[in-house]
Amino acid sequence: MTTLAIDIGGTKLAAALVDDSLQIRERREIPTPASKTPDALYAALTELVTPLMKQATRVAIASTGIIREGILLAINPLNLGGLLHFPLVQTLENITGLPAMAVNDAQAAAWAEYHALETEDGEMVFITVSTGVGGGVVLNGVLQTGSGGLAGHLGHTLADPQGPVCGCGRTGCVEAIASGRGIAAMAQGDLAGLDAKTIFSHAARGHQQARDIIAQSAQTLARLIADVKAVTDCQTVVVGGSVGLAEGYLPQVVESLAQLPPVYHVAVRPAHYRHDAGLLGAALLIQGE
Ligand code: ADP
Ligand code: BMX
Ligand code: ZN
Repeated sequence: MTTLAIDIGGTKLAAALVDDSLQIRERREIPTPASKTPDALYAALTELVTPLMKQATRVAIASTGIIREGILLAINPLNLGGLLHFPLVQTLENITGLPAMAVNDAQAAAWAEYHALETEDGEMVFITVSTGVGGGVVLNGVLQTGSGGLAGHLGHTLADPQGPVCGCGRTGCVEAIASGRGIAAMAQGDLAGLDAKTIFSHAARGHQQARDIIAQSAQTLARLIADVKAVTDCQTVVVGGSVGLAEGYLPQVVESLAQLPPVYHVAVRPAHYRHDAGLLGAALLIQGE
């Protein structure tokens, strides 16, 4: 069977056809609409999937947000331009005429990455550092979604009680400091108003403030990984997302983690499926694998 897999992020929307052996074809990507009203998201999703849907028999969605009974509920509505609630499964079924399922993006990616590890270990944690900071936790070989879809939302654990206010309403979340949005929000002076991607390119050219902001993100992520190790005793933490996979970022995280006591040390790897982990995880979940 051919699955139409869709990944809905705060910055980009991706879709592809995925066959039963997990081969991707006809991958497409468009920006998440700037005016993030339900109508704008509906129009963008229609544009994204229309060229692909005739070749598919079902739809698997990995989406940012808490996914509960097929509905997207933002924990950080700022990541979606204030969009709090969106009937994802119903919308995609209407657009495509195909059966659809939906799961949180980082939970989906965790499942794909757990498969790729081909490990005997039961525990693995995936963290995406992207528009936000998301997470997916596998315990005893089982992906944790929680009774209400919240499980694994590691970006909303506490990094600094004196830190910036997070879009979820709490002060000092990991996401408010380490995410792409957090990096952009910390920038001042000549960096003010730039996105994380541009701040990374300034850092690569030696810009001190850019380097400091990125170092703070990496250190915050290392502390989160230590907390994750203490909670799950996982053997591996896999990191994805465009910030997580940016050149030079993970080595800083690993260096920061190495400075903590050995009990917190854990193997930290970049996502095997790179930017496709969410798409492939959703496809695997709908295959029942
Ligand atoms: P999404 O959150 O939609 O899943 P991404 O994983 O691409 O999308 O994350 C988007 C964030 O990553 C934005 O903050 C963007 O500025 C940043 N970003 C994109 N490309 C890069 C890059 N090459 N290096 C560093 N940051 C990047
Ligand atoms: C936020 C939250 C998570 C999501 C994470 C990464 C929203 C809309 N999203 O913490 O559900 O997994 O961001 O999302 O509240 P991404 O857009 O960065 O991929
Ligand atoms: Zn938060």
